[in-house]
Amino acid sequence: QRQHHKPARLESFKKLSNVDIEHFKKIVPAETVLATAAVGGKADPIELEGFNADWLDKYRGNSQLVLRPKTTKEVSAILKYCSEQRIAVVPQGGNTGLVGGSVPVHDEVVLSLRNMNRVRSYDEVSGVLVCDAGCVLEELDNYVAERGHIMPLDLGAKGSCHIGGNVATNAGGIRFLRYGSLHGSVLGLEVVLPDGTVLDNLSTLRKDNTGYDLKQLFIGSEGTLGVITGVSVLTPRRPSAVNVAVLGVPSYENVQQAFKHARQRCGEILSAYEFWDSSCMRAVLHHQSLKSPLEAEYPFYVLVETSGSEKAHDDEKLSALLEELLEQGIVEDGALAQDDTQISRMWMMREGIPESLGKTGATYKYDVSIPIPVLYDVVKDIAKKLEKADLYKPDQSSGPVKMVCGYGHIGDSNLHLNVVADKFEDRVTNIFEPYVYEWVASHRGSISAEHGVGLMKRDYLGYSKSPEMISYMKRIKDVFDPHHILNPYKVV
Ligand code: FAD
Ligand code: 2HG
Ligand code: ZN
Repeated sequence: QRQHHKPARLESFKKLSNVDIEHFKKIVPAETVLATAAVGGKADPIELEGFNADWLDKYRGNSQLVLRPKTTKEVSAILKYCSEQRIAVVPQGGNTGLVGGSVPVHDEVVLSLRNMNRVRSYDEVSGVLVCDAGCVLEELDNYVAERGHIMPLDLGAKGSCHIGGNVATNAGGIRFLRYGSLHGSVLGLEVVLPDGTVLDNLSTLRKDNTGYDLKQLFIGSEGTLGVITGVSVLTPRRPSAVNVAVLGVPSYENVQQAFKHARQRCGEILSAYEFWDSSCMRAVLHHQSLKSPLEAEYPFYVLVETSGSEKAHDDEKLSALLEELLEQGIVEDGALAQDDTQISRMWMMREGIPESLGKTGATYKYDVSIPIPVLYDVVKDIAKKLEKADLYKPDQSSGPVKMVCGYGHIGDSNLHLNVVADKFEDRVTNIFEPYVYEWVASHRGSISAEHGVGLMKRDYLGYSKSPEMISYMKRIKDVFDPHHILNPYKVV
């Protein structure tokens, strides 16, 4: 089922033995060391399965050792030893990454942050949260909600992903339109470098112009420069009035028109503008126990969310928007959520798409930034190309390719092109790669809007970064990780 184009194992990395396992048991609590018999431990290889396979079941490593430290000091001791011994390490958070970055390629040690999950401090006046990197995003959102605040990011994987993983991937998600990137909301980081040095940059300051802002390098570094152990993040006030509407839209052109109107009418309270096509909708209605809030089927659907502090004011504005869109024929139908249950059902419809596609088959994912006017063209082009190659027949869900669909954070120019196939295989992959990347580059887009590079896009980085930029990225890697032990084979 899986794709097997792995770079060869670098022989410069040490192969683990029981001597290493015994050493690790001295520097971290023995119960946090999960080692199989292959390296002198006792763990059943099945216990390591979940650490070796990714969420998509597309990438799989063969690690025989998982370490789950509880403190920054332990992380430091582990990395120091691994550097000295040239042992390769993969930092792992909630393992929800979609580009093969979070699992080993070969026998790298998995360094899981899941035991580092404490809130360190919370300032109710500034809203600054300082916590361990292994805290689960949803748990943090609940924690700050009790204090009247909201995490500045949210994504479908919130129940499993860690804040450290979010920072390491610079995750975007559905609150990006309102609260912007983690490059803005992360105020400080505690990072352990491969040689064991602890970089304590866990600032809670909003303003700090004392030279180079080193933490920015780790945001989006995908575990290749250091292991994030602590995060300081600014949490905004939780909006007291939230409204959601789902719209049925006859064309992609009208999805754009509706966005223009939404910004014009509801600019200051608009907090999300998401879209998906009819194929996504069919998959989600089939696989989740949800009913469409709209009577008929439409080529496109839009979810509009407003967040403000005056319910009556926001209700009025969103209703006026909906009326205008219907009157002008920009949308053909629209449903306004009447209560919190309906709001969360509408969101489940959008957020349930990746899982529903995963249940349909092997899902190829291309997460791209392209200018909004041409954003959906790539979905149509890919469908045509697959049809021409006799791999896909629209309206038939059998065949090597079952579905070609598009959805995403259109308010951020971010498309998720997904292709669902029977299995991952070269004749299908060869249709998209490098075609999709060439397509994106020709529009000066990005081949990774929010999921990162990982293993999947490592060889395609040149489509979004110049040779000079890649060369400086490599030089930065050399500075922080001179022996390249951290997340090898990934990113650069
Ligand atoms: P992992 O998957 O464990 O790791 C991801 C990368 O970060 C790896 O390279 C890993 O080595 C590194 N890493 C993890 N923790 C650390 C650490 N503490 N220190 C250093 N490096 C570390 N992504 C979006 O951007 N927007 C979305 O809307 C979105 N929705 C998703 C919905 C679903 C259903 C799924 C399955 C995934 C989604 N993702 C989305 C992708 C994924 O959830 C994010 O990339 C997330 O930020 C990964 O967090 P994680 O803790 O699972 O990290
Ligand atoms: C989303 O927006 C996630 O739902 C996942 O980023 C996208 O699976 C995908 O392609
Ligand atoms: Zn997304």
